[in-house]
Order: sequence, then C-alpha cells, then structure tokens
Amino acid sequence: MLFLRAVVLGTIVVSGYGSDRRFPSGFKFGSASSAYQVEGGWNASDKGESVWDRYAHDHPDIVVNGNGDVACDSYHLWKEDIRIAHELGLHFYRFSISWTRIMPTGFPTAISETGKQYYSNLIDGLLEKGIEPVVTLYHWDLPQKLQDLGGWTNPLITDWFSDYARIIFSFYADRVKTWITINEPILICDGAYNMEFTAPRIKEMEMAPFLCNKHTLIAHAKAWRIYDTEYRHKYHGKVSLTNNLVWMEPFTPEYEDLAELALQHCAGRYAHPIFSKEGGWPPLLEKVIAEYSRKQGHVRSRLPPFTKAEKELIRGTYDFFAMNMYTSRLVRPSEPGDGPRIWFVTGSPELNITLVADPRWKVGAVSIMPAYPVGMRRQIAWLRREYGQHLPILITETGYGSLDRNLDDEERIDFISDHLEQILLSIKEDGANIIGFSVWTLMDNFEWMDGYRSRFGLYDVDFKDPMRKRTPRASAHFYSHLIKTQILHKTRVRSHRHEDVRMSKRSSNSSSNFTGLMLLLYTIFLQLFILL
Ligand code: GBH
Repeated sequence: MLFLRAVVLGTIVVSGYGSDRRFPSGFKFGSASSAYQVEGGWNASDKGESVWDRYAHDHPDIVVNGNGDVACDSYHLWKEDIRIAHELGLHFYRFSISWTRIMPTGFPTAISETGKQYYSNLIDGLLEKGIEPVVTLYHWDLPQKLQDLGGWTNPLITDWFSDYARIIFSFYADRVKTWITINEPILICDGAYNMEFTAPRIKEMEMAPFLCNKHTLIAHAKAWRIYDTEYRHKYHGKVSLTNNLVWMEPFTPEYEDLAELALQHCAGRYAHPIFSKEGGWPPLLEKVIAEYSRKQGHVRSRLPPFTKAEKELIRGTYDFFAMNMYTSRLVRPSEPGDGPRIWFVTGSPELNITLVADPRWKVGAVSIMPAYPVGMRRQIAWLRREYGQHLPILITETGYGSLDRNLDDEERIDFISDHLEQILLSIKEDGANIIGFSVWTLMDNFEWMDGYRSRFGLYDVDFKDPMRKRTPRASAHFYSHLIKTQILHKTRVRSHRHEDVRMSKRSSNSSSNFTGLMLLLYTIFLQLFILL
C-alpha cells in the first residue's frame, strides 16, 4: 500500500517537474542570420554597394580576417541553408534582405530582377519545408549612396526607407507573415557613432546617435503604417522592430533609480516612443539629456524632440515586441578614474554612470558580452511593467560566441538552455506571453568587426572550403531534440546561477530554482525508496 502510494506520488512529482519544463503548445523555435553576414555575392549580378562592402574593403587591416565578399556563400548555397534549417526542425528562419541586392542605387529607380528572384526562391524553399520565413528588412547594410547623403542622420532617410519597405512588401508579403523592419537601431546609432561596432564607424558621439535614434524610429513607423494600411487586410501579417536590450541592475540596492535610468537610456529610448501608451521619449531621460545639453552650451536638447504629429506617427506601431539580448550590466555612479564611458558598454557621461559586468558572469569569445541568463527574465518582467503585461514577446536573438571550432560545444548548449530556463520561468511563473525564441545563429558567419574569429553557429562552417561545408555541432543536436520534444531536458545545477550577492529587490527567481531543486531531490529519494 505504502509502495503504491510512493509510486503514485513519485509519478505526480516527476510529471509535474516535466511539465514545468515543457514549452506551451504553439511556442515557436527558430534561428536567425543576416544578409551581409551570410550571403556573399557582394557584387553578383547588378547588386549595389553597401556601407559594409565599402567599409570592409577600405579597412582590411581593421576588420578581423576578411570581409563579407563570400562569407557562407548563401547567395549560391541557399538550398544548403534550407536543408540544415529543415534538419534542425526549425519552425521559423529569420533572415534579412540586402537593400542593394534589390535596389542597387538605394532608390526605386532600378529594381534587380535577379535580386528579387533570389529572395523569392529562398522564401518558397523554406515554405516547401514547412519553415516560416521571418524577414528583417534592414540588418545594417545601408546602400553606400544613402550614407554619402548622411545616412541615418539625414531626416529624409525615413522616406527612403519607407520606399524600400513598400517595394519589399509588394514582392513578398503574400508569403511572409512576420516582418522585422529594423534590427537593433541602438547598434545602428549608438553602435556606429559611439562604439564603432558597425559601419560606417564615424566617431561622432555628440549629435549623431540621437539624430539616428529619432530617424530609425520614424522610418520604422512609416514602414509599419504602410503595411498596416496597404497589406494587412490582404495578408494578416505582423510587423515590429527588433531592439537589442542590455539588462541593467543596480550595483548595490541604493542605485535602483540609476539602473532604471540606464534602462530608459538603453531600452526606453528605442521602445518607449513605440510601445508605451503615451508615446514620446521616456520622460525622465528626456529631462536628464535636455539638462546636460544645456550645461554643455547647446541651445536645444541633443535628444531631438518629436513634434506632436511625429509622436502620434510612431506611437503604437507594433504587433509584438521583438528582442535580442546577449548581456547585462551593473550600474553605479561614475567615480574619478573610471576611464572613458562609452555608451552602452562602459557607461554614459550624460547619466554620470559607469557600467560594469559581474566578474562571475561567463564570457565567451566576445568579451563585451558576459552572460547573465537571470537578466533575461528580469528584462522581460521590466518590459511588461513598462509596456503592458500582455505584450506578446518574440525573442529574435540570443547566442554564444566561441573562438574555437569545437563541435562538442557544451558551453553553447549551457548558454542556450540557461536562457531557455529563464524564459520558461517567465512564462510559467510570471505569466509572460512569449511567442517564440530564436538562436543567433544558424551557422558560423561574418561577425562584423570580429570577422571570422568568433563563431556563433549551431553549425560549424569551413571557410577554407569553397563549398563552405556546414557541420552540425552538439548544440544543433540539442536544439533539434528540444524542438521535437518541446521539453527542456538538460538540468544542471550550478551555484553561480543561484547566488546573488547584490541583494537586489528585483531578485525573484532564486526561490523557484530552489523549489525545482527540492522537487528533484524529493523525486530521487522517492524513487530510491521504491527500488528498496
Ligand atoms: C547582434 O547584435 C547582431 O544582431 C548580430 O548581427 C550579431 O552577429 C550578433 O549580435 C552577435 O554579436 O567584437 O567586441 O567589437 C548584438 C550586439 C554587436 C554585440 C557586435 C557585439 C561586437 C563586439 N553585438 N558586437 S566586438
């Protein structure tokens, strides 16, 4: 009798624990890439020159070992990409369109038929295998001609971008139902002009990032409205933009307000105008930057205000929230001797803050991206507090870069499963509406300034092989198993994920991890008891 009771109890506990680790039905798993990073074929047919073509050609000494001239050669080997996406069992594949492959001059003066056909084939090939194409219109490869005219600092770009968007929608909206207008505007603006991560790498930290910030938002909004008025009634798709988020946590509890300001600087500046009820810049941040600008002697704020019409144009232009997230930071006031504060990696002079990483966070190949998976759950909770508890969230990127070509990539599996664990907690314990998750990236590719040195792929790519052979890593097997079962199988208990020395008010997950662990131990004891 006792034996039977133990069996029943044991089964309940085991299945209970199992269901905690099961993703809701309908949850979508995918993987992502971008045009310049994988395609190659940089001047194939009538393709025009992009800022990345120009930059990488002009600075072979700065970009680590090479350029995107050939990359993974997906321009020729796109069938291989579909084959491996299918092998993984992906529900969706997110790729981007190269503006100058379709519109060589950047303007609608000429359309490349070959370029148009290329993406059409890719979309049809994916659909044939039951893989949903998720398409990014812009992943950093601006037509060089538009850059010569000021690029993202010129307000006219909002119209140039919407002309491009309309053409792309007209070609593919019948088959593509999920659209990302712009990938990570913070990298395009703060990234290009402050940190010099992205082409054109013009160091102008004072005005350019803020002008670009405003123009990317308006460009996105115009594209969203084109879809909304001209295509939605026919095709019923969804459109958003992808923001790159860096979770900010107070270094010690008294810096809670500073961390909040840092979040508004990083996430709010690119999300508040679109996703908040009232629209416009995050009010507190707007005030801080206006005051700092005045102190510098500017007669108007460096963060350019929105007109009433612009605010309304932007507000509400989303169908879901798309987030990329790789890393977190701790926030404290700046102290003498802190060194240069480059937003958003080491700090901000405007906010008088310094950002540091917790030394216990694991660092992969890209040293500015130490991983703090718990930060992902807290970032999601913050988004929901700011923009609505029911906000549908699609995680469009996270991933792990390594320096070696090891196929047995335990560390990448850890990274992915640690983040998925936090996503499960967000869904099951916090009630977040997370619709899907996408790994950066399908296969090793051109990692921008880092060239071919760091590898983020589920598949290894042999860049010495003309056929650019793609070989699955252990993480690919892990991911395809996960997609098949919809259950996160791997349970590892690691001390660094449970302790939190900073005693933040935000720490909310340690109790649930503890419960999970206790349940597991309890189950093991019960099973032992049954066997005896
Ligand atoms: C994403 O951006 C991008 O969307 C994707 O294209 C990129 O491949 C992926 O991250 C991985 O980096 O080499 O030290 O100069 C996230 C922001 C942009 C952060 C590039 C790292 C290079 C740092 N990443 N950046 S470094």
